[in-house]
Amino acid sequence: MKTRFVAALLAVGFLLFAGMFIWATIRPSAQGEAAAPVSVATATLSEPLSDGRIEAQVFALGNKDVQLEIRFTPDADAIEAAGMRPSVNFAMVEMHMDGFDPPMQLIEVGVWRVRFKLPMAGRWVVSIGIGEEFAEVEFNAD
Ligand SMILES: [Cu+2]
Repeated sequence: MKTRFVAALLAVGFLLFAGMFIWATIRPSAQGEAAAPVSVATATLSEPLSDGRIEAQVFALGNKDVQLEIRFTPDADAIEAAGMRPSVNFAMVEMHMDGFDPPMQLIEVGVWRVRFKLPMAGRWVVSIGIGEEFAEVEFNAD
């Protein structure tokens, strides 16, 4: 009786052990989703403004998540432009919805990042302003 119980316990233990290995190989990879550095931008922007060049990359990460990387390189003679901070506004292209000004994170001098969950999927336009000037780029978010 006792040996049979032990044998049953061992069998259950073995099944759990084997099951863990099988689960490890077939489970949906949670790591893949969290892999942050996305290499291919959904949309890019590069425009000369009067005080320097504004560049941006939009990454539509799925599930309405968006990451925006902004770089502003002031012209060498535009000393006052070096301290400038861009403004960012997201709006839908074909809808009369209010725009969104999500918070921006300074990554290094002249480089900012925005991570934002859009309220809905669709065609969006992001406007990036420096002083009185703006540059825009459209992208699809799903
Ligand atoms: Cu909308």
